[in-house]
Amino acid sequence: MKIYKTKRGVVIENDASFYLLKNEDWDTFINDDHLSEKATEKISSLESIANGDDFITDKLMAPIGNQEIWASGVTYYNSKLGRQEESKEAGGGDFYARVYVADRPELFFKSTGYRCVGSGENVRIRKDSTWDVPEPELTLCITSSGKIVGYTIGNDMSSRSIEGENPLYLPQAKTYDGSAAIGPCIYVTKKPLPSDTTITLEINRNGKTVFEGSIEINQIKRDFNDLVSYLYRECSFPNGSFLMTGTGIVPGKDFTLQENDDIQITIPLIGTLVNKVTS
Ligand code: DO4
Ligand code: MG
Repeated sequence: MKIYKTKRGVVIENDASFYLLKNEDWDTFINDDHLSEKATEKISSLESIANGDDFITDKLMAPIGNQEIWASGVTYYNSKLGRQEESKEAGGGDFYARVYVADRPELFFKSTGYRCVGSGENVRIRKDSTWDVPEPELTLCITSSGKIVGYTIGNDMSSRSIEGENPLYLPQAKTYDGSAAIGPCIYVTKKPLPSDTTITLEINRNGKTVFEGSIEINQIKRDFNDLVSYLYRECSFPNGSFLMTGTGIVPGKDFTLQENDDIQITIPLIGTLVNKVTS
């Protein structure tokens, strides 16, 4: 089952039929430990809407209200290697190697709803950055009580030139207007995602593919519930939260995003998050 936030209200997709819930408050709706059961019950008395796909395409919003977005770092081996390389001269390499094997994960604040965009909207690269990449990340939808009730696709846009200059610049490399994208929907399931679930990244420039990569989520070094338990240790989330789980796809040194690039991140079962790059 998929839950979309649209300009007309919450839309639920179930078995290829779409249902519009007109008077639901987004924050209250998704912050529910029994989200799957509630959504099933809500649509049981509703007629499906005609041309649901077109409705969604036209009216889609980022599936976020007053939730904070946090992110996990160095959860995949490729990310550890990439960060060590970029921060070698600044002396930061050792910290990335240590956090990769430490009990405590790297968790950082990424975005509020108003700095985040949805599928079909533009992400940004910073004007004071010279090396920029998207980070395609499976993103957990978590309730106030710390329960994972769904999954979405996240793009943790990152300035590698700023992050590489000094790891203490991480907040500036990671958090700025248009630095986060999530969507297109929240995939709600009571079961964990299959471990061979693949995250695919494709970047197109002037109609040509300039980067392609994929990774299975079983390559992650951390357990999702363990990441959540560290996040919730000393932070409360009255509206629930989103947690990006880290990137396993790291383009090489020769690749940087350019204005007008098209980024597509696909995770089967959830969908495709599509964004254009602006500065
Ligand atoms: O430590 C820097 C950021 C790591 C990150 O965002 C990732 O691994 O996805
Ligand atoms: Mg990341």
